[in-house]
Amino acid sequence: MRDLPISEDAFRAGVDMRLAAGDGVAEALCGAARDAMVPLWRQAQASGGKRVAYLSMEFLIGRLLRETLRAFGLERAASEICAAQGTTLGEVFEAEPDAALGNGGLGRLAACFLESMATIGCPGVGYGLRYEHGLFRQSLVQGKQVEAPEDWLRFGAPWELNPGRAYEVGFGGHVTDGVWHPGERVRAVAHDVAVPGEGGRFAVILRLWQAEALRPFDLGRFNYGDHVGASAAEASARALTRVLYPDDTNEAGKALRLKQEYFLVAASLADLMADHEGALADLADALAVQLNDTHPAIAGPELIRLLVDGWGLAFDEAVALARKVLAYTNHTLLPEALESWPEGLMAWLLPRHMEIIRDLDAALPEAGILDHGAVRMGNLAFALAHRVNGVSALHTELMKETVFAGLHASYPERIVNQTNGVTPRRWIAGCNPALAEVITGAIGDGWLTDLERLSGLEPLDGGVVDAMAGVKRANKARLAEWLADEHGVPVDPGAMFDVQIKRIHEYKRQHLNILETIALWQEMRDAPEAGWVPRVKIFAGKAAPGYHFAKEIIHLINRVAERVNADEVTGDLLKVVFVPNYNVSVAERLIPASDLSEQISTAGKEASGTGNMKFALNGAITIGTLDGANVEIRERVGAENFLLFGMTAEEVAARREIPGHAAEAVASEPRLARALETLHDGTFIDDWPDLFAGIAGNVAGHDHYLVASDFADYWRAQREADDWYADADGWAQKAALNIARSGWFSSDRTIRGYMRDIWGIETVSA
Ligand code: 26Q
Repeated sequence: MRDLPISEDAFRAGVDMRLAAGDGVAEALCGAARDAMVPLWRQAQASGGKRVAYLSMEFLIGRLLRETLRAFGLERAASEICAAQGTTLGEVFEAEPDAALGNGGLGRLAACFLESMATIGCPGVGYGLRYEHGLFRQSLVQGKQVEAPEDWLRFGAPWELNPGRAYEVGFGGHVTDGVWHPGERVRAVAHDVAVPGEGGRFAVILRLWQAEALRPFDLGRFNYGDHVGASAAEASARALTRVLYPDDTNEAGKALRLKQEYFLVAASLADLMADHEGALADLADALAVQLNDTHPAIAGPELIRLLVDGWGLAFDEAVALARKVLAYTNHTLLPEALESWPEGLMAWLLPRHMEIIRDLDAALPEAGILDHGAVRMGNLAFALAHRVNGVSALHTELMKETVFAGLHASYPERIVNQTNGVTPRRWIAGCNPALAEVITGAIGDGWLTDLERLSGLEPLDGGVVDAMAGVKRANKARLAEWLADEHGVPVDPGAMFDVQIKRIHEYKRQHLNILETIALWQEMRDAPEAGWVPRVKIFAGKAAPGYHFAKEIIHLINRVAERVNADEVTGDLLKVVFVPNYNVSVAERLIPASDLSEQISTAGKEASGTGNMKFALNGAITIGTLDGANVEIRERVGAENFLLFGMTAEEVAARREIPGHAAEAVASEPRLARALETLHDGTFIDDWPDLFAGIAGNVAGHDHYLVASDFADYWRAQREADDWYADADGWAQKAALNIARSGWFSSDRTIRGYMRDIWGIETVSA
C-alpha cells in the first residue's frame, strides 16, 4: 500500500463533519477532498527554484472529483461512504457540473498539462479567467443547435480555495510623460483550484481571476434615487469575466475580448512580480511564462511596461529580459484564426502598450508586428519569445514554411516542436478503469506515470488481446444502453461504433463523414442482403453560434439520423446518432466505447489533434488523413494498424489550384453525386427540399476543404474498415497494438519536452 497524503480515516472524518453540517454527499466529498489539498496548495505556492506560469484564456478542466479521489487513493473510502448514504459513487460523479472554461483542444491541452506538471513534479501555476458562464450548453430543437448559458457555479465552487490575492487592472485613459493614467480600473480577485498529481504528492495551482468593481455599490447614487445606476460599476466590471468567447477559430475580435485578454495578463504578471524575491536581473532564472496561443500575447508589452515604467529598466534591456522569460505556443495556421487587433482599438484601450508596440515595431522592422493599421499578435508574440513552438511535427514544419517563414529566416533557432499529449490518468484510468485493470494485469503497476511502458504489452499475449476486446464490448454495451435511455436511439452493440467528436468546423469535415454515411445508406438500401458490416455513426460537437455553415452541418446530421434510423430496410445495419452538448464528460463516455476514430481534417489544417491520441490509447483504430499528430500516431502504431486516406498537405495545396477540382471529383464519383442529390431533393426534409443546397453547392463548387476530392479515397478506406472489422480477431489485434504503441502520447512526455527545450526547469522530487 502506498503512502497516502491523507489517511482514509481523516477523509472519512472530513466527510462526516460536512454531512452533519448539512452538505449533500457530492458536496461533502468534494469539500473533504479539497481540504485534504490545503497542504499541497501551500507547498505549491511556496517559491523555491524556477517555475513556469502557463497563461491561457481557456482551461477545459471538466469534472474533478473522480480524478482527485483516484490521485489520493480514496475511491474505496468514497464508495463506502456513498453506499452508507444510499447512493453510488457513479451517481455522485454524474452530479458534478462539468467545468467547461474552454472551447476545445487548446483548453483541454492546458488542463492535461497542469495535471502532468503535478504528476511529474514540475513547479508551475496555471493562470486563467473565472468565467461565470463557460462554453454554452447545446441542445437540439428539431435537429438544430440551440445555445443556452452554461452554469457550472450553480452548486457553488466546492473546489476553490481563496488565496486572498487581488490586483487593480486599468484600461483606457491617457499617457503623459511616459506614465499611464488609466481611465477605468477594476479589481482582479484570485480563486484557486488545486490540481493534484497522481499519488497526491504535488499539486499545481490553477489561479482563476474574477473581475469585480473597486467600489461595488455607490451609496451616494442610491440615496440620490438612482437605484440601478448605484450598481452600474459592479455590473460593468463583472461583465469582463461573465462569459467565455464561444469561438474556436473564426470571427474578428471584439473590444471585450481584448479587455479579457489584458485583464488575465495584467493580473497574472502583477501576481508573479509580487512573488519575485531575487534581483530583477535574475527574473529569467526564477520564472518562465508560457503563452497558450496569442490570446495572452499582450503579456510581452505588459512585462516591458512593468520593467521600464515600474523598475526603470532601459527599453532594450526590458525587451531582452522579457524575451528570456516568455515563450509562445502556436495552435493554428488558419488565417482567419490568427489574432490581429486594430491599432485604434489597442491605442484606446491600452495607450501605453500601443506606444511600446510602436517602439518594438520600429526596433524590429523585420518582425512585421504592425500591418495596415493592425497589430498582428502572432508576430508580436514571436518577436518577444525566446522559443516558439508548434504542436505536432507537421504543424511545426508548416509554421516554418507559411505564417512564420519570414521570422523563421531571421531567427532560425526559435521555432521548436512539442507534439501534444494527453494525460493517461483521466483518459485511461479515469474513463476506462476496466482497460487500466487489464493493462496492470499484464505489465504490472507503474505504467500510468510512465506510459511508454505500454510497449511492454508486446509481444501481445492472446489472453490480453481478448481481455481488451472484452472490455471494449462491455463499454459498448453500456454506451448502447445510455444511447437508448438518454437519447432514444436503440443501437446494436455488436455494430462498429464509428465516432467523430470535436468542434464542428469545415476543416474538420464532419460533412465528408455525413456524405459518406448517406452514400452508405443508399448502397445498403440497394442491396440490404449484401453482407454489410453494421455501423453506428456517432457525432458530437458544438458550432460557434455565429458560424452558419457549421450549424447547417449539425442540422443535416440530425435530419439524416431521423430518416435513416426510421428506415426499416436498413434497420440495424446503420444508425446515426448526434449526442448533444459535447463536453469533457461526454468524451469520457464515448471514447472507451469507440471502435473507429474519425480524424479526417483536410491535410495541413489540424495543428495536432488530441482526441486522436485518446482514441488510440483506448483501442480505437483511426481512419484519418496525414494531418497534425495523425502522422506521428501512424508512424508509431504502424501503417497496417491505421486506416489512411486522402491527399497530403502538398497535394491539397496543388489540387486547390486546379480550376473546377470539385466538379471534376463529383463527376468522376457517382456515389458522391448521388449522395449530394439528396441535399436538395427532399430526402431528408420534404417540406423544404433544398434546405441543404448550400452544403451541396459548397462541396460541388468552391470546396476549399477538398471534401469532393477526398471522397473516393475516404469511401475506399471505410470499406477497408468494414473488411477489417469483419475479422473480429484481426481487429482486436490491431486495436491492442494501438494501445501498446501509443504510450509516447502522454502529456508527461510533452511537459518534459517543454521543461527541457523551453523552460529550463527541473522536476522537484517528493
Ligand atoms: C481568438 C480570438 C477571438 C476569440 C476567440 C479566439 C480563439 C479561441 C480559441 C481562437 C482559437 C481557439 C482555439 C484553438 C484550438 O483549440 N486549437 C486546437 O489546439 C489543439 C491543442 O494544440 C490542437 O490539437 C488542435 O489541432 C487545434 O485546432
